[in-house]
Amino acid sequence: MDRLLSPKQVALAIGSSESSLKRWCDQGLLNTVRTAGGHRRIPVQEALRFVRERNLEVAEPLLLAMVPSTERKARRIENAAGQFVDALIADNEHACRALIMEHFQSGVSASRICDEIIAPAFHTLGEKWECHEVEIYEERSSCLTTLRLLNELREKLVPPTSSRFAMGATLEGDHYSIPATMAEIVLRSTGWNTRLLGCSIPAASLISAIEQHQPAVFWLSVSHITDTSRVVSEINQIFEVALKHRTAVVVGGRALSSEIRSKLRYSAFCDTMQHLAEFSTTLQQHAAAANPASPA
Ligand code: B12
Repeated sequence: MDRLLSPKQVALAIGSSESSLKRWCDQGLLNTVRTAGGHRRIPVQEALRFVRERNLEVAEPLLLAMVPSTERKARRIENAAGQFVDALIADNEHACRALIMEHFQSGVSASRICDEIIAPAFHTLGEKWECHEVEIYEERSSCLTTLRLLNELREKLVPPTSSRFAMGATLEGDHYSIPATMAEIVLRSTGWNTRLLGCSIPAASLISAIEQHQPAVFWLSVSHITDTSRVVSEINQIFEVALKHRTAVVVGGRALSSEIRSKLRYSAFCDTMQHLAEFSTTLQQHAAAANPASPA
């Protein structure tokens, strides 16, 4: 069960009055649930959404399960990837969390956090590993820390109310879980009900998953390819089945060179998580226009 807050608690957290809070709830600016006794309650993720979208200064961050903010100056996104990689190598999980969460709280989208903080930090980590400046254990432990933080970020998103379902994975032999997890979070942040199946899954099993669950979107993150013709054939088989179930196949990942892409069938290719967010928003808008009665 998500943590629920009273209008008074949220008012205290953002330095506002309880009556303003109740008015905003009644105007639908904040989604509420009612207790058995009929009192308004605000899910903590909903309060966080409200704060992020309005870029509000929060007086009592702990009340909203937020990390306390540093000065806005110290929070510049251009510096964040460098700060993040330093904190990862220093095994300072607390600093890593503060960086990610502060940007998120201040309204930076999950997709920008992925593209502009985490991905470049890992590109730097890869360069440092190549130059023997970081050990393999440091890289592996950085991956684990980042996956924990991505899961925390997922928990901070307003739970999806949409019935539209997206599923994704990586193909057998591809162990890159960070981009696959990012894609899930980005789709979730744009309102999709999502399920990340996992990494290194045989194509036949992914095909069964599509047949059984018939998601509207199936994403594949492709970061490592050992046998190009096998991967091309597997993706094309997945697309063939997806087509029958009206599932859009969205592919992305560092291993998908333009030469490989030219041999593939897919519904959309995205270079970045921000492209994925834009594609996903467009799909949601089409669905809402086609079926105005159902929740987008
Ligand atoms: C961490 C890491 C690993 C870890 C991953 C662990 C994990 N749990 O994920 C492990 C240990 C598995 C690993 C193994 C290997 N690795 Co490695 N790895 C990396 C490293 C440091 C970071 C990768 C990463 O997660 N990046 C962060 C992601 C988010 O960034 P990204 O891939 O650019 O993704 C962005 C876009 O592509 C896009 N995107 C990605 N996926 C998707 C999906 C969708 C749907 C969409 C829309 C968008 C999208 O959005 C992302 C965000 O902007 C890279 C360095 C680098 N430059 O990336 C090396 C790197 C990729 N690895 C490398 C190598 C050589 C290997 C191994 C072959 C080593 C070996 N000899 O065994 C193996 C192969 C593993 C396998 N079979 O899968 C080389 C590849 C060199 C090359 N020329 O291709 C690199 C570049 C390191 C280097 N500098 O040499 N690795």
